[in-house]
Amino acid sequence: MTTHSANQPPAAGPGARSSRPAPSAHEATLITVAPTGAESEKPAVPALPVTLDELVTTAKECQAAGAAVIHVHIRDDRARPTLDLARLTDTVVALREGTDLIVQLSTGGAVTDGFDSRLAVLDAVPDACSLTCGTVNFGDEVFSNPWPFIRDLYQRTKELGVVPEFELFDLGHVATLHRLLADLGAPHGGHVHCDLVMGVPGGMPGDAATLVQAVSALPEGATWSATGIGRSTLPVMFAALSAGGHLRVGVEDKVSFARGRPVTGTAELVERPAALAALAQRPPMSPDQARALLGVTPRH
Ligand code: KMH
Ligand code: ZN
Repeated sequence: MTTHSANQPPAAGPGARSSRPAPSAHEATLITVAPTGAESEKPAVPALPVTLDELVTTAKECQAAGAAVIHVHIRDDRARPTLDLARLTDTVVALREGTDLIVQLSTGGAVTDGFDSRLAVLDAVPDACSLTCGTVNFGDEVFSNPWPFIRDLYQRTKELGVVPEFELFDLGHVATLHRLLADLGAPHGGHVHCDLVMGVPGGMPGDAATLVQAVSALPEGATWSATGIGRSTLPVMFAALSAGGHLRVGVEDKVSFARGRPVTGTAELVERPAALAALAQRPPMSPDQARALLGVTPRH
């Protein structure tokens, strides 16, 4: 599988000439990697990065494979999900030192996390954060995001200069996104970028028809990524690429590479969309191109 250097978008597929100009951000594909999540356990999924060293190593490999953004959940010393602020702050620093990736902290955490600790995640001042636009059944659990919490979280992103990515698990979440923007205005950075999280048991299904419907309801000018959980990963990936969207992949969303074949490392989950994006002549964008697209302040 072809890899490419961090700041250089890869060539546009087999036979591409090195003199071809780099694609502009809207011709290229933003790949976000979500390597950890809060749901899987290390013994069941050995590829899961649970220490800071493992996370930084994974992040470097994923950047080399074509990722531009990393969506981050962290674990404690016993590999359990945590929102410990000191750890989150150290994680942001280490990922910035070790990679060029845009560091997007999860404010979703685990379904057991309280609103105050989810809000406090922003005090680690990442480049970006996830911001889920509504409550959703989450398997046997509930991922709770009531309107006052969404509002407070969004307000705090604006105060701290953190770029939110609006996570949409269901069509009702799109309506809430419209309400949020109407009430509180544009996000920090000025650009609205969404992530359709599809195929969660309790959320919208991960298929092409639902993706097209959700995309048609997004605010004017918004860009979007999509991720299909579990078995919906590949249908959602192909549908998103064909509809002009961007992609999110990672062990948070899928623990097997193919039927009966567990993931051996997160980078292989990035290599596949990077290759498909190159075939679609929308190669992976660099982290700097992603910063320009999303309105994230350049590092240098
Ligand atoms: N772990 C899920 C309950 C996010 O990161 O913002 C929520 C989640 C969404 O993963
Ligand atoms: Zn997450």
